[in-house]
Amino acid sequence: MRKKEIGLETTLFHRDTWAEVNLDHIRKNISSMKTRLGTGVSLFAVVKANAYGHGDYEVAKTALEAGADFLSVAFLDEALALRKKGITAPILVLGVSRPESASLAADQGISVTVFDDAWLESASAQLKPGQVLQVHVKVDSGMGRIGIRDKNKLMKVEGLLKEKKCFNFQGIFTHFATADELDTDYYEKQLAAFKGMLTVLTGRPDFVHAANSAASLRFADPVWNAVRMGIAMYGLSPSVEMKPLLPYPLQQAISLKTKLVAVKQLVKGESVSYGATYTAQGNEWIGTLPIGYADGWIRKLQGQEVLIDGIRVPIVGRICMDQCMIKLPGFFPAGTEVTLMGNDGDESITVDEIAAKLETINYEVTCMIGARVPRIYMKDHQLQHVRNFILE
Ligand code: PMH
Repeated sequence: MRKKEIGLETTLFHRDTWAEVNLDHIRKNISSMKTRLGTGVSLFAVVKANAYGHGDYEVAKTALEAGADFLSVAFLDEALALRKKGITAPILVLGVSRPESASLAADQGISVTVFDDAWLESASAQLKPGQVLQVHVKVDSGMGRIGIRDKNKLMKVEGLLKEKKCFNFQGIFTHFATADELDTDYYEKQLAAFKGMLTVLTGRPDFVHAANSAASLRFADPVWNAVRMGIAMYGLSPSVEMKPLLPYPLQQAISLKTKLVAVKQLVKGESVSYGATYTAQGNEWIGTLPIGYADGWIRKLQGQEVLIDGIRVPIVGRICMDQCMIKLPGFFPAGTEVTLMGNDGDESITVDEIAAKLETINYEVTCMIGARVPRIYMKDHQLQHVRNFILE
């Protein structure tokens, strides 16, 4: 049996489950995108939701080193967390911020998303003399989420941004709802709607951006002078149907690993886990893994395979909050590494395989990996850094 030594820093976390993030893959995914876009196009690395579960600070730092120009998050607190860790690069908050937070955002050099003149009036009252808030105006071209939906309102917002010295009109953007689908009709309608909105502007801000990963990977038209890259930076396809259309190979950055913590032999008729839903048909080796639904490894993954010594084996019985059981092909000692997502020998379990089992999208799978799971970062094939969120 092949025994793998991972040499983890045992003092930094005390539980044998971890997510491994390959920073070289993130770097490669960004440089491939930059090559595709060519010069003159800024790359906004989307690191919201703890960088889709990969770890905000480490991904942000890697993305910036790889040539990203801007970072994007969903909420102001996520941007402040990056500032606290020493990230000085520009950050755009894509979601709604409170006007009461305008002064804090301006102070921290954080750009905010705005789609309402009343918001600007309130925010201007909050800003201190001399402060300038960087504003990106959001246009709702068909996503139906947030954004300006008519030209008069856009003209009013642009007017206010020009009139008030406390604002800098830094960008205008929209977001596509269907750029990852084979049928491009709705995408084209959105593109036309955004183009129409741009015609009423009296001037162009520094950044005009619309494309997410899917649009950036497929089309040249929506690029203007910046793109917002999320899922493709993590090496995952924006959708299953888009996989055959990818212009370059993506490299999945995340793996999820654990170790056997208990191994026993059941005899015929003995059962496993809550509800006793799995019963041994004969003498069976059962291993226990220290990961459960509280870590994002949810109950629907019962029956999903994992890798041990390069072999696929099933999860048996119900997944518990912190543990689950697998059926082993024979005896393996406690301490043997088990791969839940990633490569082992010639076998591999992709994030997409787990997403298919869960009838969801790969985005949700990586975002669901809980804060209780430490992240370890690999760079130049070496363990670079460990992050344990619950001990931070
Ligand atoms: N821009 C905005 C405004 C977004 O909401 C997202 C992703 C991105 C860019 C990046 O998209 P990509 O990861 O497909 O490249 N937002 C979401 C979301 O709200 N739900 O799933 C993905």
